[in-house]
Amino acid sequence: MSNTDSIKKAYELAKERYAAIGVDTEAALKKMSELTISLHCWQTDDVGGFETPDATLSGGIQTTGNYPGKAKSVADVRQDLEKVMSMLPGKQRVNLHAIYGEFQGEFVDRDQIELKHFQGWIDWCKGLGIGMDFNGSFFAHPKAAEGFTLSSKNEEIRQFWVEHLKRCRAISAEAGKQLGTPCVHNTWVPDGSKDTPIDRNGYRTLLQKSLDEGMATKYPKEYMKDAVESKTFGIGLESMTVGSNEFYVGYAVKNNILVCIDNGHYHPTEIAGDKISAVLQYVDELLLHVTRPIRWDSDHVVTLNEEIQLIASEIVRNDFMGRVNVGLDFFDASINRIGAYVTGTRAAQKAFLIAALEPTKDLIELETGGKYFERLAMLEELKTMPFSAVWDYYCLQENVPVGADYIAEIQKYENEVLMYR
Ligand code: RNT
Ligand code: ZN
Repeated sequence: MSNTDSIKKAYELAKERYAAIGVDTEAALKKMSELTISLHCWQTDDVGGFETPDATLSGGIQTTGNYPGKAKSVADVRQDLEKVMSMLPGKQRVNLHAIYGEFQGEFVDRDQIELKHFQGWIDWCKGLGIGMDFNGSFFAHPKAAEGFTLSSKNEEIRQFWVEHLKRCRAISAEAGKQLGTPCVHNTWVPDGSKDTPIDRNGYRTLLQKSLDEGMATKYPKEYMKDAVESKTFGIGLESMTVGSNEFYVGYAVKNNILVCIDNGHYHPTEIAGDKISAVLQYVDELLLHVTRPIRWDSDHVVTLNEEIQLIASEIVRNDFMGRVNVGLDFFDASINRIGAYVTGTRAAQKAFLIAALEPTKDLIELETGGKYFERLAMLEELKTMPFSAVWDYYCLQENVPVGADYIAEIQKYENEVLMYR
């Protein structure tokens, strides 16, 4: 177990070191209170949901692994999320998918879902004092099997998904209203083609039409906000994605809605962090799906790497915290799922704290003055500043496990809870 005195001592020393380069660690810790991370409920059960007992994932996304302990009910998901939140410093929200409703053993199709299927979730969030975000589920469904949902040329199928979108937005608005914090409703559809399509334009025209229809009802921004998520390709949908980056950036700018940037959804050499200040020139807000793509949109557990660091740094440097809704999107079924969650979320939080410990003004001055060696050297030195002492102190202050202490707690949870599922 970590020793409280040594954590405090280490923090005091770190505070001095940072002060020497003009960084106020107390201000950085305060900055962390502006960060709220939306926890994607689907890490608890491999994106299965509770619509049918044996749901299988489709739509170009995939989980791999069969580690024991997968959540098998809404109650399990809530128990897991509560456990996860108890090991995280700072504030969180919960991000639901439409397939996570409480359907009471009844089959409720996606064009039939209602507020009552999610009221239990809203009440649960209210009890915990947290906000809720929501996603229409346009995958893992027979009506998505042809590869097209909102862009389907089959009018009945297209209408089915438009109705789903409408209902999900209505549920989101009600959740935001009841919880007193806007619910971000994100739309991602897997629509695309395995092989070379002819009518790219036709599908995109249909997607636009469906989004217009599905989003025709406007809700107050205090209740809900719409986001749209693009992608480069999905498994089995390699040749074309209808909802590409250009498609959705254009759609969001035209309609002043949020762009969702999932850092697994671009070409491997594109840098998602670079997109934040580009897109924010034209839309009010962004949604992030923070993930770790390995070779493809593999949704590995987030780790503290350069990619996540640039994302966090861009937000903190530019004071974009109020304009960027930070959500996570990874799903690993090959390791303890709760461990995956906590490690991944804490990695994202670390990136934000590191960002808050940057002497940004000085670095901009060096840059503007053309002092590029000095800028490079400072960036390298910052990497080995005593960040961990500040992070540990933050966790101590927040009353959550310090350093690696959460590993033992997760092992305990595995032995006492997860193993019995
Ligand atoms: C898929 C998208 C999407 C999903 C979740 C489950 O590539 O990233 O956000 O991962 O909605
Ligand atoms: Zn995503």
